[in-house]
Amino acid sequence: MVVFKKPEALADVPLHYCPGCTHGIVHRLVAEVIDELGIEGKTIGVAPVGCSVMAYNYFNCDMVEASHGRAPAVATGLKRANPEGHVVFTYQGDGDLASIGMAETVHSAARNENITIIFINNAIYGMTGGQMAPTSLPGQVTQTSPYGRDVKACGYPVKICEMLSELEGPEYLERVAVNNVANVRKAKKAIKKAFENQLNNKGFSLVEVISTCPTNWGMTPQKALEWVDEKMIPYYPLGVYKDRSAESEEK
Ligand SMILES: Cc1ncc(C[n+]2csc(CCOP(=O)(O)OP(=O)(O)O)c2C)c(N)n1
Ligand code: SF4
Ligand SMILES: [Mg+2]
Repeated sequence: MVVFKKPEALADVPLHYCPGCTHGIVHRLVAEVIDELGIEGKTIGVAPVGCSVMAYNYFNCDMVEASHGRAPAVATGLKRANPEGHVVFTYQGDGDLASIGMAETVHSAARNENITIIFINNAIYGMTGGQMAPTSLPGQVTQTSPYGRDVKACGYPVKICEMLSELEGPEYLERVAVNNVANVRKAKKAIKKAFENQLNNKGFSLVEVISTCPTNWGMTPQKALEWVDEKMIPYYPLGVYKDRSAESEEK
């Protein structure tokens, strides 16, 4: 009896992520959803610049690499070129999506592009060694805020779901976490809905996943999961920020 196996949409190769990094969990959830919806043959993923830059090696669907922050623009082109034939998703970190790529994020949401965005908020630039991100918490120690993020000097964190929910465009915005089993299950449900919305031509769906970076947070994997509960979730409350999918017409 098979009790545990890799989803078909996840390539059978070792992931390069650090021990305890939750990128791997989110990869698995995305792959499970692709399997369950039976869309592997028509899905195109757009990989970002960041720790998940090599996502193109990990998903068994077609993958495109975007330059830093431009994944929603690349996804827009892919989807518009073949609106019925392809399911297009981006997978982006907070540096990628909320800093250098903020314009692409906001405008693709405002246009209600029929794409799915998986947004990994780990409150840091993981790939480049732990610099402050737009989502780093007030007081958070990073390589570029060694005394803690000083909001007088650096401003306040950007809350993407709250901010985008003020736009008319987006169809569906939800923030989830993957720090315990119950939250992982809710995260999968949200990711599935974000893909289903696209299949139903509903429009822009973004799932923000509160994630960990034990390496650059300077914590054990276990402590990092606790820090999500103690610090991240109080600042970034989980939940649905916008959901027009029940009432909206097809785009
Ligand atoms: C044009 C450009 N500017 C800056 C960089 C350096 N850079 C690479 S990844 C990255 C941020 C990655 O952080 P994030 O998007 O949060 O992803 P994570 O690694 O945390 O998953 C930066 C600034 C780059 N590669 N290209
Ligand atoms: S540096 Fe952080 S985000 Fe990147 S793989 Fe390691 S733990 Fe994950
Ligand atoms: Mg990050």
